[in-house]
Amino acid sequence: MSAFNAIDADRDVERDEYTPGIEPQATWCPGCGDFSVLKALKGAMSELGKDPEEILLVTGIGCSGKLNSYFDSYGFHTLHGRALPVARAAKLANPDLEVVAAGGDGDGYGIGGNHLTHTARENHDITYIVFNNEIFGLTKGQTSPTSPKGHESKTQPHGSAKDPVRPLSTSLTAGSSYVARTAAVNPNQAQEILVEAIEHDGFSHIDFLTQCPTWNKDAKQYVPYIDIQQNDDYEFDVTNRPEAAEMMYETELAVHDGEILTGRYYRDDERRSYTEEKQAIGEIPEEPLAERYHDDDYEWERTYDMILDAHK
Ligand SMILES: Cc1ncc(C[n+]2csc(CCOP(=O)(O)OP(=O)(O)O)c2C)c(N)n1
Ligand code: SF4
Ligand SMILES: [Mg+2]
Repeated sequence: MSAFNAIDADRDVERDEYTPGIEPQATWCPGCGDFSVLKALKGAMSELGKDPEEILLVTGIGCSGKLNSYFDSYGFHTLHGRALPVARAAKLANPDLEVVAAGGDGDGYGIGGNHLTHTARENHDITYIVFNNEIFGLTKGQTSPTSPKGHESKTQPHGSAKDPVRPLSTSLTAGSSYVARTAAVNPNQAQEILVEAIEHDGFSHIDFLTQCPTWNKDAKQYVPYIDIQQNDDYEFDVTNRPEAAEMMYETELAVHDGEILTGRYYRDDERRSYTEEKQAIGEIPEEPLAERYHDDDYEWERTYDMILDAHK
């Protein structure tokens, strides 16, 4: 028996298997969009037949960060904005793990924004879900990077003087190889997009619109969403970068007029992931690096004693 033998075991997985035996009741407020992310993630993993032992869910800090308390798999609740670097390291150490990172708009587009840029640039093979509720939820409704200009909160009582970030355009420019936007009120689309994103080999970024009825009552999250793949007004090729960029720009402008567009925006299936690039130049082995820690006979090129000696 090795610590890795659960990976790739082929069997049907019921969605209830991701519900933890302890603390099964989520403490999100009634009507919170975060419930939909949990539901879509359970549905997607079950559809893909992923065993809980095959999955690592890494979260940031916020209401969104509670996700891995309610999803039974390997989990790592990290620091504010730091889900991506932890997820990247885990994927490099064990490429067979299905690694999903998740966090809020404050977490991923504010304090952790730099990590988003570089994870996209390097095309790490992980799925990143950003719960976008346009505020800091857990800390009671302060203005976040996605709050609209003029949005009033305790930290901006006269209204925000800043334009919001453009998450889709930023992600594409940085280098993400799969970019989509879905919404808590659109559970079927959310699950379909999550399945695609998890299956995609490379960095998949999903901007997931999640309403916060407690602290963001005037948000536009309740208006009907338009699925750009289902609507003839929006024809473009998701594999064509300039066309995707134009569609994203239109989407990020439309949101100010209360028009919420969702769907798949971009995918590049040709580009190699960071792990594949590193394997191609011989910097990391084909087998999971992490297996070496379980191999008593493995001869390390550098040992802790050698490092200590070098610093004497
Ligand atoms: C370094 C650091 N700064 C600030 C905080 C306080 N803090 C906790 S959650 C949070 C905001 C969370 O907002 P968001 O990421 O949008 O998640 P949400 O709660 O809306 O899901 C902040 C500022 C912290 N935990 N760590
Ligand atoms: S404060 Fe907002 S984001 Fe947090 S659990 Fe409640 S509704 Fe959800
Ligand atoms: Mg938020």
